[in-house]
This record gives sequence, C-alpha cells and structure tokens, in this order.
Amino acid sequence: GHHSAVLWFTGLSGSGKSTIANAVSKKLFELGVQNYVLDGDNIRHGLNKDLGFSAEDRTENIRRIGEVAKLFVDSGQFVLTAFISPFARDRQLVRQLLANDEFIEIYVKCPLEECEKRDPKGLYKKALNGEIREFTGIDSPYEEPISPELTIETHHHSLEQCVEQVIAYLQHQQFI
Ligand code: GGZ
Repeated sequence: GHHSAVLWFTGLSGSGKSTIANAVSKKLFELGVQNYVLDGDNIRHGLNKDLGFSAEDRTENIRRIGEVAKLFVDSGQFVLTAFISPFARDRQLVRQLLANDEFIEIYVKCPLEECEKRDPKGLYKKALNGEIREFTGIDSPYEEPISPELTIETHHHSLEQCVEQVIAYLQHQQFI
C-alpha cells in the first residue's frame, strides 16, 4: 500500500505546470497509483466558474481547490493540482489543511521572459497590450515559494527529466 498526498504545482502561466502534472499522472497510472489532476479545465470552468482573477478571487479559488484536494487525499488518492497559486499565504493555508507530509509543494520555475516567449495562448501579449488586466507576472504579483519540497526548472530540463524528478522524490520519500 501507499500513502497518498497532494502534488501542488505552482508557477507562472506558461511555466509548464499542467504539462508536467499530466505527464506525472500518466506515469503514476502506469505504476498502478490512483490519481487525479485538478487544473483550470476542470475547476475554473466548473466549481469555480464564478471566480475571476482579482486577488480576492484567486485566494478563494485556491481555498476551494485545497478543500477538494483534501477530499481526494482522504479517499486515498493522489491529487495533482496545476494552478498559478501566486500567494504564499494561500499555499500555506492549504498546507495547514493537510497532515504533515501530505502537501508536496512543487515550484515549476521558469523565467518570466521565457514564459512570455512561449506564450501558448497569446495571453502575455494581451496583458502587455493592456487588453487583459491583473495578469500574473505583468501587473499582478507571483510570490515565489521559499522552501518548496521540489523545484523544477523547466527552462533547463526536458519534460521527461521533470517527470523523473517528481517520481524520484515520491520514491525516495516512500510515497510509492
Ligand atoms: C493569470 C490568467 C489570467 C490572469 C486568465 N492572470 O496559461 P493558462 O491561462 O492556461 O493559465 C492561466 C490560468 C490561471 O488560472 P489559475 O486558476 O491557475 O490562477 S490562480 O491560481 O492565480 O487563481 C491563464 C488564465 O488562467 N488566465 N486570466 N489575469 N492567468
């Protein structure tokens, strides 16, 4: 048997959170580990569709996601979350909802300039033009994690290497 946990990916838009979370999820399934990914597609379009991107709404977004993540852990499943979660205090509150080692904070670190260059949805361009307001990294803050369990530098590593870093951590900590 194994001990379930939350893999909490945090980082800028375009840093690679969803890509890594989905690839780790697939790998965990191959290893026979039940898990589920929470991301903008299944949360911001559903449970949290009443929320926008003001500081207040982001805090409420993260609070609800934390509560849902806790339910998954209670049910014995791993949950992987892929949200910017820009505020250190909000991440800390989620950590406190969970037992000691059940919150694994993973900083998906990538320079802002690189995220702007990737700009997969053209959102940075819009934010820089002023078409979108309160965009993280442009005119809304991102508070870097101070002591995350893991830091993944997507600018320097392949997707495969990023996934391996997470899996190795889980094995080393004897989660799987
Ligand atoms: C940041 C925004 C914004 C603003 C829309 N700021 O790259 P994406 O598109 O797919 O991911 C971003 C996503 C961020 O939602 P989160 O729920 O992760 O944010 S938070 O944790 O801060 O609540 C981006 C898109 O939504 N998006 N407007 N103003 N990202």
